[in-house]
Amino acid sequence: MDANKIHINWFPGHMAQTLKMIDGELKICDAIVYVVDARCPQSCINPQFDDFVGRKPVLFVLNKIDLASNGAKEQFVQSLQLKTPYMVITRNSVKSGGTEAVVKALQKLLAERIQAKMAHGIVKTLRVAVIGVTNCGKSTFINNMTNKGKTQTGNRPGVTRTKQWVPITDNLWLLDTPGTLWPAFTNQQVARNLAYVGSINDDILDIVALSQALLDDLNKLQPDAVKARFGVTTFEEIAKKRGCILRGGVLDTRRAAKMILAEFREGKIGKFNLDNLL
Ligand SMILES: Nc1nc2c(ncn2[C@@H]2O[C@H](COP(=O)(O)OP(=O)(O)OP(=O)(O)O)[C@@H](O)[C@H]2O)c(=O)[nH]1
Ligand SMILES: [Mg+2]
Repeated sequence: MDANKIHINWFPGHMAQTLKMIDGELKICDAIVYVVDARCPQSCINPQFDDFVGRKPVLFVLNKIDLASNGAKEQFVQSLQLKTPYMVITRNSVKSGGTEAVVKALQKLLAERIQAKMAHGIVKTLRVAVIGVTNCGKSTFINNMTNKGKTQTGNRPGVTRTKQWVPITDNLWLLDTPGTLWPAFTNQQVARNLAYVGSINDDILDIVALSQALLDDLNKLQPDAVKARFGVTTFEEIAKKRGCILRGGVLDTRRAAKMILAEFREGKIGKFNLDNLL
């Protein structure tokens, strides 16, 4: 499979509007929670957010850490070149508990700001914007912090469509924002990584070509993983082995592609760091 045959771009109009909205809301925010998918955190860095990151302290959350390979955080930290204050934590937002660690990290990140306010007798509610690419788990992260399903979540990109302030405690409010990508991917491997993890709408993709490219990439990263899962390694072999066959013996390539992508996204093929493909 020649991965260059797939060209990916997805920047619907509502994403441009979201960028404008975040820009406005940041004026009243104390910090940013920048959620990235721990399976490809570097690929989740949105050039359109560079200006936002420079304006406020940032807490990077490597979410979906349960699906990521070891060392994801260390590798991501090494890739960061920020001059403004930031911290990096990992998170599994579908597992309960651990919310205190997030609050503590924010308090540490904003310690100077909080102290300065308190010195003036102001006990201020911290307002924090939660931003990130589509489907990285922003809304799930926020729900997990409240223990109540306050925001809508879903296993497809583009679930959140409007901003929503969610009170976590009396002193902390989080802003849920719709996921945002950028107008053009200069590196198509970044685009493929985002597509593999489900951050790009499958409906605009050639999912057969995408799943074939995924298998090639997984075989590059961990030569034994695909074989261990399916017993075979190529797309055709997997499709046959799993009975994805139409009448007349023709391969049901769409069904096979959907199955391979779903099993990868659920972590059934293994834990990978897709950024190693960049
Ligand atoms: N395994 C795992 N799944 C997660 C985690 N966080 C979120 N998810 C799942 O990822 C999917 C997307 O979650 P959302 O919270 O809707 O993602 P979002 O970033 O708000 O997406 P948009 O609103 O579309 O930008 C859902 O199926 C969640 O259950 C996590 O830490 N681990
Ligand atoms: Mg959402």
